[in-house]
Amino acid sequence: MALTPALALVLTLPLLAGAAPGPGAARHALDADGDAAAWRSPPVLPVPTRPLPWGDVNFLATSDTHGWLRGHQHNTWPEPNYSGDFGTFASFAEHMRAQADERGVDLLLVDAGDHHDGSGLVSTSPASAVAADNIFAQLTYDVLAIGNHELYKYESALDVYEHNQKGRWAGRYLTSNVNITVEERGRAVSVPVAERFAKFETRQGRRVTAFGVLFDFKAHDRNLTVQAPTKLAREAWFLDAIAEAPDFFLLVGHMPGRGLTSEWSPLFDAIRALHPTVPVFVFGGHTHVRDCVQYDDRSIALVPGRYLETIGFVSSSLPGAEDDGGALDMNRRYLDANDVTYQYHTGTDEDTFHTPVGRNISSALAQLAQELQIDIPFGTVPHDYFLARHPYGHPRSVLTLIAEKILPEVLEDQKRRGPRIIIGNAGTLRFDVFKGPFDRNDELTVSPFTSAFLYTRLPAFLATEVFAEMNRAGASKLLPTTAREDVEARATRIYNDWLADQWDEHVAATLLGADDDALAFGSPDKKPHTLGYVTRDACKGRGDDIPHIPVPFSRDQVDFIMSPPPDAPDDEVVDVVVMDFAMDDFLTAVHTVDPTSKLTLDDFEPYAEGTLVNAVFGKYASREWE
Ligand SMILES: *[C@@H]1O[C@H](CO)[C@@H](O)[C@H](O)[C@H]1NC(C)=O
Ligand SMILES: *[C@@H]1O[C@H](CO)[C@@H](O)[C@H](O)[C@H]1NC(C)=O
Ligand SMILES: *[C@@H]1O[C@H](CO)[C@@H](O)[C@H](O)[C@H]1NC(C)=O
Ligand SMILES: CC(=O)N[C@H]1CO[C@H](CO)[C@@H](O)[C@@H]1O
Ligand SMILES: [Zn+2]
Ligand SMILES: [Zn+2]
Repeated sequence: MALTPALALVLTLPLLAGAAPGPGAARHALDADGDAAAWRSPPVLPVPTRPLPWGDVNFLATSDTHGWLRGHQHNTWPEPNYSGDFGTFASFAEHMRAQADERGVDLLLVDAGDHHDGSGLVSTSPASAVAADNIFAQLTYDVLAIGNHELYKYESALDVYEHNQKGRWAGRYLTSNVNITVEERGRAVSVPVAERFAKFETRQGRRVTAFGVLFDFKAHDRNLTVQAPTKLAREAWFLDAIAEAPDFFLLVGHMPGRGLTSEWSPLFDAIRALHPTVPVFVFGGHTHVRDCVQYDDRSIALVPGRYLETIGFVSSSLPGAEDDGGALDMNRRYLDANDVTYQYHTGTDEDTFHTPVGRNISSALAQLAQELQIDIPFGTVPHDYFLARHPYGHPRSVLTLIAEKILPEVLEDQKRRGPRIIIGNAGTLRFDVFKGPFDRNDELTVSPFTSAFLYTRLPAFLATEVFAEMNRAGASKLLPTTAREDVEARATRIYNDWLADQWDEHVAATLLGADDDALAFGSPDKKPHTLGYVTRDACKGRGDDIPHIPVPFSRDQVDFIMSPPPDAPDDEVVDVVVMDFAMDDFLTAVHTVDPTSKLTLDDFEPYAEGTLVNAVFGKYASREWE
């Protein structure tokens, strides 16, 4: 199944391998390892060239940080672009607030949830996630909303509830449609996790009405309830809260700004029915993409990406005393989260940039990482492995790596030493594995999941056919949305399609001989030279603060992976080891391939008990990448 490296490179990366002429080819020359040298050139970060378009009201937006508070720490592009940690973001936010004061305009900070599940800081243990939240809370936000990743465990939501009770966010953590069941005076009562809405005045005296909303999420833990936004929009308390006209509405919520899965319209429509011209600012999340759309010429909805890679900036004029009801000047920018960006936009340098709060946050993060021991390298990765830049089967694909090398090597069951086939979900892998030191943080980043392994006995040929059928059927597409994996798979598909489209457009333009860089960026001297996001959203002008070359993406991916078949006759009965996350799909496929099969979950026994998918990379690294 594996292609030879040379052949696969030619097949998948014709431009990078120098097969096509044009400006891109030289930049992407391959080094001796077969890695593209440009992806790991010394991390000299590009400097922005366009000052921010400040308005009467301005916003900085984060979402889906998933614990990446220490920023991105590897040298393979595009990682260095996102190397700012949450402490440097805090310094940036403080300088921006000071600038806003000097200009006599407003600057508000908003966050749309999903703090949990991701990096080592939040995925080591529930206690580590709480510790990371405590550091996050050192930066004062104006409005925050809850994400679905705060609702998979009752305890995470309870933590938000309890901190809100103690006044952590001063009434600005908003959960308009999310309730928690708690004991009050010996009785179980359902109450909002935090506040349902907030009405406040900005520093410039503008009146704001704000809500915090989550999409109609069903896969949450027990004793939590999420009300569909369509129902929220008809609640008496909601209609009451929007009755009076503020200077602007602020809707922060964990859902995309547009597309099939966006659920903003019932809320937006309810507001517009009463207030046709009051500005509405919407900040979304969950899909991990950069996106922007204007519902009308007095509203704007922005989604600021993921993993502390992007800081979203939105600005707008506001109606004056004599309002003609005309269009407002609304703008957005996607900032790469790093110190070069932060210093450029605040007119600071290394000596004047870092603030006491920022430094304090950075050192608290470093200390927490040290306490959690997530920084101790297991070994050194010899070269980059990518989740989606190469097709499955390519030797530099993370999926190929785990299927063909890691699982066969580290999945050991002392009592079962015969031939076996191992089958698992590709969806348990979430990130690239970069050349260089590999530690527990990297391990949890590539797979934070606690899926175990089970085995049964089947003829080898049947297992191979079942595997093929699983990929034909695709991962759990038909399961109801109460399944956690399905919620995640949908969001991942949206993100992957976004990346794939960026790459396809780049390839198509280069094959046509067009200098797409110049096309996209107006002038050849603004040509991008680093990998990153190339955003095409539905708002006017160019959104990306730094022009980038898109990250290569291969659409040739799979939902399930399998170890190389054993050296045994086809009809020999072998151990078939299945990740428990893949079990439903495996059983469905068995019955499709062999309708007479009576196989059920009861026919499976634990395999390599105690080994979870979130610990196989470290084991392999200690042995093979020492
Ligand atoms: C969850 O709800 C059930 C009843 O629905 C109740 O018995 C239980 O005590 C609740 N647990 C918590 C932690 O509130
Ligand atoms: C949420 O809590 C409020 C206040 O206790 C209650 O009135 C409302 O019915 C609850 N909503 C849901 C969907 O349980
Ligand atoms: C510094 O951090 C500590 C704990 O991490 C916190 O208690 C303290 O308030 C912080 N000080 C400042 C100036 O932010
Ligand atoms: C300015 C900045 O953030 N530079 C960083 C770029 O990335 C490298 C490696 O990731 C860091 O070492 C630099 O500090
Ligand atoms: Zn997320
Ligand atoms: Zn989410």
